[in-house]
Amino acid sequence: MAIERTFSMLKPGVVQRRLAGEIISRIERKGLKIVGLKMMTIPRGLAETHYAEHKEKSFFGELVSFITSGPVVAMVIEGEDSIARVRALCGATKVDAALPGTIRGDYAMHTGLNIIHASDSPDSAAREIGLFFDAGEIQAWKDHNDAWI
Ligand code: 3AN
Repeated sequence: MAIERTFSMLKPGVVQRRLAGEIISRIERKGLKIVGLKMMTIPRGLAETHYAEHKEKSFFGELVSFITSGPVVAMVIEGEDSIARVRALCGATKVDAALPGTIRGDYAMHTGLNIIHASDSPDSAAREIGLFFDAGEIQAWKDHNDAWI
């Protein structure tokens, strides 16, 4: 399996609910590597570009308003098969389908406020990492725990 990088983001509300550390811990404890991390408030233009695939959907306006409504924690996460594995940690998009034990299953009550974003394919990961991070903001660090993870 290939080492991949993926983009993930804790949505507005997570910082306010003091859940950022808890959720980031789940990603770390899995054995994935955080190689980029920052808190930011997303400008409207970036939000519209990020969610461009949804621009015809009825919930697009609400989605952009929500994602720009407070700070997010943006991450680049590296690891074997990390795109699928971070999606698995997140759980299903629709909160009623998100199983207990997943991030959305454990922390989200509404699909529109579903706590976390994670890239769904290699193309989206590359596009989203490029939208949110400059190359100099990503740290390639050596993991001496490799043999144990
Ligand atoms: P995911 O984030 O799991 O890849 P997408 O790309 O289908 O899911 O949707 C992007 C975001 O749009 C979701 N994270 C969620 O916040 C919001 N969303 C998706 N479907 C709905 C819906 N039916 N009603 C309200 N918001 C939705």
